[in-house]
Amino acid sequence: MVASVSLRQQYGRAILVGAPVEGGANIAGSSRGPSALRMTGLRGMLGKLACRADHGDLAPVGDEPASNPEVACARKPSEVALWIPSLSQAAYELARGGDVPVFLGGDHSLSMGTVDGIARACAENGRELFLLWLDAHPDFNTPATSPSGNPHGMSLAFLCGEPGFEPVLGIPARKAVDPGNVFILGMRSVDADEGEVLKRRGVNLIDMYEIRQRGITAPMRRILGTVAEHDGVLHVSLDADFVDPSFIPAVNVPVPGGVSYAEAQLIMQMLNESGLVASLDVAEFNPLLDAEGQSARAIAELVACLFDQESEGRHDYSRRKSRYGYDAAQVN
Ligand SMILES: [Mn+2]
Repeated sequence: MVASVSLRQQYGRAILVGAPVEGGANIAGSSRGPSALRMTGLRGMLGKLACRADHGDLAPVGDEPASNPEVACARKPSEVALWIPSLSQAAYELARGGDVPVFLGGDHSLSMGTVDGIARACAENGRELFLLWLDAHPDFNTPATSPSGNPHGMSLAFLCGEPGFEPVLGIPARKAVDPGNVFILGMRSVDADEGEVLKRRGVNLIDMYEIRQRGITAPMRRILGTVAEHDGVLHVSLDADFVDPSFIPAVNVPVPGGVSYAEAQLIMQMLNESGLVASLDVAEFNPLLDAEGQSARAIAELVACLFDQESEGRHDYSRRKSRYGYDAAQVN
């Protein structure tokens, strides 16, 4: 079952799943992401207790939908469509078994499948799904609004049931999550039409301006409090471009002005302590841009923070003051 497992219960339940998707981006390399992240020793970093297994890499399934010559905007859409059922089924089965799948991407179109699967498991168990989208971009374009036509910039719109996907993907968008249950954190690059739709749908937006004004602990406390109040299940979709490119440069679409690495670590620690995270995507890392392996290590260490058994003990002092009572100024 999908459960908001406690921190202690999460150990031994994380399962690595490779999602070598790159058809959603206009640059090659993301499909090497899972193997490059494994080469950092990620499984060992999570610890034998935290990581129960490596599921290996998934593969796309099914027949390519017929291409529609009238819809020229989306690049390689059919490849993305073939990944969705494969990722969705894996996410559904692992979540139903009570495991915490960690999807190693892959470009961000992978979330169209993973979140769909988690949503199906939640619906079966009568649990409410919440989505934390850590990203420089809201990924809320549709085939009609996207200036680039790249599906990795459309995944959240797809998951919120926006129209216009069927002619491009061969399948309509199925509403996996209520837009009001979606929190986009770290946003700093929005296309004009995309921004308009976002506002109308009631997605919760915490952009870099707000983070610079208020720090990250206040919005994180609010998000985690909301999920806990609803006894909800939290899926975290981590786009590596969420973190400032000075720390993680090897991403498909870097945008300056993101959170520091210390802030990103704090977010992962707060998520860890909340015990609310049921599944994780790691998207947009591009090993072909990572000659020194710096970005791979930085990403792997962030994932390790989420499952770090020491985390709770390390922050005992802060926890005595209040559950998430960190001073944001300390991490800048
Ligand atoms: Mn993204």
